[in-house]
Amino acid sequence: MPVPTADRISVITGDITEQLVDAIVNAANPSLLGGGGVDGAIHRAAGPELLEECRTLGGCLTGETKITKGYRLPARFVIHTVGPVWGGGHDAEDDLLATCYRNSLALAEAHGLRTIAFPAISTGAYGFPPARATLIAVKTVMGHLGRSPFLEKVVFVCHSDRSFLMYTDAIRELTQEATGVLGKGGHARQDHRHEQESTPADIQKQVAGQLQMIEAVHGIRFVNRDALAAAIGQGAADRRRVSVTTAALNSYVALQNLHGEVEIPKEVLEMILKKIREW
Ligand code: AR6
Repeated sequence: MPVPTADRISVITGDITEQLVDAIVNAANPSLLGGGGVDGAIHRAAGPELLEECRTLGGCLTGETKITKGYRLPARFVIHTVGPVWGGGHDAEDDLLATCYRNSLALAEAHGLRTIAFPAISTGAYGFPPARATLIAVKTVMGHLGRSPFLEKVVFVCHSDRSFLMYTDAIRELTQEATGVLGKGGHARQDHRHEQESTPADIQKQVAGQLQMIEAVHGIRFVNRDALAAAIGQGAADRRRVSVTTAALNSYVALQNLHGEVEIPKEVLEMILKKIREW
């Protein structure tokens, strides 16, 4: 019996070290003794006790995971995993990356944890192509959540608006595939690659889809949804601007920690649209 997934996945733009979850995942290296990127940020925020504990772990192989306490982080635990270094795609990089996500989720569940936040593993220093990595991350997490009821929330923490759009696009496409709206392989991805002139009706459809996505990932309902859709459709006149506007709106919802019935103040929307017009 499949378990519902949509309201158990969030995508936000932000810093993983600030996430108040049971565990954050670290994109580490096999030594587990720290590094740059997410790894460096996590060690800095957690404090020197994290390195002390990491020294006792005996390192970590690619695809595997080790757990430590979170020390000064808001998160109680850190799950350290080592993503594959991108070498062109012929060294099982895809499978190894999926294994990082699967093992992290399994380890979290084994410790009775309910909420977990992931960075985009391997997409920085390790050079994994971000779009490809995003699809693997989302597919693996959605697959796991669909089979297991234990985790309440999985948060994908994106370090840029571009990354945020990749995640929300991937979730939308995979959700549509799963519910049979698109055939396997999805036309939406193709449309995205060969972007064409969009009619006002296309734009309105895109706005509606992205508002729906924000509602789904945060478990909210926009009270002024129609007015919101109309304002974005008129104010952001092409697909790219719609995406950037809705990404900003999503960040606003995430940062304000909004729940339930949500009314976006007119001034907030106007401010976002003004920025987009100047962009
Ligand atoms: N919060 C969320 N995401 C972040 C943050 C942050 N604070 N900082 C960076 N990112 P990387 P990798 C994004 O290089 O590719 C380390 O030195 C970043 O934009 O941290 O798995 C380790 O010790 C990128 O998209 O991890 C290893 O040697 C993503 O996180 C090596 O890097 C991952 O970038 C691991 O490389």
